[in-house]
Amino acid sequence: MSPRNTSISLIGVPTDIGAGHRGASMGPEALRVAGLGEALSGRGLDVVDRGNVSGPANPWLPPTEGYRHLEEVVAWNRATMDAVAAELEHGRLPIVLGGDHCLAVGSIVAVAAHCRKVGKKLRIIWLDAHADFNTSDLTPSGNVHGMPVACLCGHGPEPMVNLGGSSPAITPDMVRQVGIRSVDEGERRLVHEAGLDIYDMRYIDEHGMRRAMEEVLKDVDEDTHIHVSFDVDFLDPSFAPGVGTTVQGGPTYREAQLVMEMIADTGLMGSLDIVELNPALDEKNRTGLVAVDLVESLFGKSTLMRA
Ligand code: 5AB
Ligand code: MN
Ligand code: MN
Ligand code: MN
Repeated sequence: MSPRNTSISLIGVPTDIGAGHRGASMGPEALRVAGLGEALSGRGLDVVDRGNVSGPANPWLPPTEGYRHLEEVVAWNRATMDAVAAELEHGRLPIVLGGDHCLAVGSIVAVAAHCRKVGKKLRIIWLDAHADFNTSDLTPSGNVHGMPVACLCGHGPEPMVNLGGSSPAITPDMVRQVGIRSVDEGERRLVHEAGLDIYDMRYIDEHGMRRAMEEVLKDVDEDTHIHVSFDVDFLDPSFAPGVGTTVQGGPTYREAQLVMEMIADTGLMGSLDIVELNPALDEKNRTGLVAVDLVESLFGKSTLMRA
């Protein structure tokens, strides 16, 4: 099934401001070159590419007070939030083409506000190798792409936590994380305290991806808006090497397809981030092409027609 909303807007956010490697700023173009827009139009969807939002250059400085480039991170997130809000306001399904994962704060703040306004329940499906739940005192790097879930839940620097004017933007019960296999020491404690619902690789090994996704999608209904935040490092690096923070032992290609197909079957996805693709670390855009292939499945492409 396709999402009910077949009006899609692509929003490029060309920055690596929150990352520990340069290059995710080229992600939006790599996804376009890999044919994202054409693939979705080819599925009969009405796709409009809004081009890129703009923001400050990456000064590539070391962290200060636990955060690297906080001011610039906030500026990019404001721009992302405004762009996503505008598309939702027009009844369209925004796809944020990152860019690094710090941008999920702007994207999801806008989505959460929209859900409150129209009275929908929000379910955030966070596909990632990492929990992204660090704070300034827990982070080993100062990179804000390791902190977006914490910021959204109210733990983080004031301008990020209050990006949408109030805090917290979301509560942990809205989040389901899948594919997690790298959590830092202090981060682990905070994740437990917050009670995040995590389907890590151990769970997937023991119970299988199908069971994990049944749990992730439990209790969604007609009044649910599903937001998917797809960090490309979710995928096993053997077939998706073009990311800054590879962690071995991720989902296989088939497991990743199943994730996308089971989300597509709900018809409930209302917004999407595709982040952390780093063309500078890729091989002939191989990872970009895999990402597009999987996103097609997220929009209902499957091998055979299903009744
Ligand atoms: B990503 C690490 N936990 O905080 C940190 O790619 C990595 O958005 C964060 O998931 C990875 O620096 C952030 C070691
Ligand atoms: Mn991430
Ligand atoms: Mn990650
Ligand atoms: Mn990464």
